[in-house]
Amino acid sequence: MTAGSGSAILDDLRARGLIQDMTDEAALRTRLDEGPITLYCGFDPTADSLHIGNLVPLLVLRRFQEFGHRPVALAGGATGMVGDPSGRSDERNLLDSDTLANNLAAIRDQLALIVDVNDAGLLVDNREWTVGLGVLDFLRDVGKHVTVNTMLAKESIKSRLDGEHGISFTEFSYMLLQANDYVELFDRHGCELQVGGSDQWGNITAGIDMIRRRHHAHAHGLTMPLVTRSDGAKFGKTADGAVWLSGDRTLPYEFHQYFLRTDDRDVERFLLQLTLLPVARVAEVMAEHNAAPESRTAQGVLADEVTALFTARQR
Ligand code: 485
Repeated sequence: MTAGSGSAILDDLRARGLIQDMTDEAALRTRLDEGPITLYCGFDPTADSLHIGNLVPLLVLRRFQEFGHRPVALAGGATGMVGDPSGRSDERNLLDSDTLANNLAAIRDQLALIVDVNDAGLLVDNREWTVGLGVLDFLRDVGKHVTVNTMLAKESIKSRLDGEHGISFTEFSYMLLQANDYVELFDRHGCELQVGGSDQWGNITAGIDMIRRRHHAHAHGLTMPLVTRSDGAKFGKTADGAVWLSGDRTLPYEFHQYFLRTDDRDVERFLLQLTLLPVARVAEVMAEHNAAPESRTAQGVLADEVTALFTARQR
């Protein structure tokens, strides 16, 4: 399913309401039209499964892949040891290395279900280039390219400075690790675009700045909006906790039911953002649905489509 021009992916993402922010749309469009781009998105192994809150970025990697680009899924074996303060009001507990190794293995399998990690795309772990990085090299080669002033101005840090509990030096440093990942992926794989949820904007732009400083080169960033629900409840949360992709944590039946219960006001957006159905097919489903909303056709299609993405998820 390769589209006519490389930048057609941006039109598809926009039609789905999947673009929150871009660094420079015109520049990214020009670059995408020149040929396939390598892009990446990172996932930290904070649990032994991804949850449906990770679906949007995971599927965005796949959407780029289907438009002929090259997705890199990054599992954060190194960053998982530190903890991203973005979007959080309190300090995280550190995970021990056995838990991390177990989580990492589980998440790698899930990423590989959606992104072609052997042919078109790639699966990497940022431990590869981070474990051997000595503290002096880190301070000289990474830290020297960023001012603390810039770091303090990022939303993820600012909110914690104003907050009750402050922020540890460990979490404060997280953005440098993610910025360094972008530089490494630029060097190793020619990666020129990083995507993520809107909470990742500060980390993504930190990487772009570091690529500019260290390589005098231009890289891009794109963030997706948070999935919201019209009833005000948090998407992906039930009374029992998160809806997980792992069939061990969330039963396949419960997983399917969660999507069947989608509000009529949200179902079209969810079909666009959480499935791989073409935009035109979603319009057909919605026409059928709106002719007889009580039959909840759209919810049925949504639940079946999302569940089918992870039919191998019990592996
Ligand atoms: O080089 C990188 C190293 C780690 C990460 C990204 C790039 C992970 C990132 N810092 C992070 O914490 N991501 C969250 C996670 O792992 O759960 C979520 C984001 C969400 C979306 C999703 O990952 O909160 O917006 O990007 C994929």
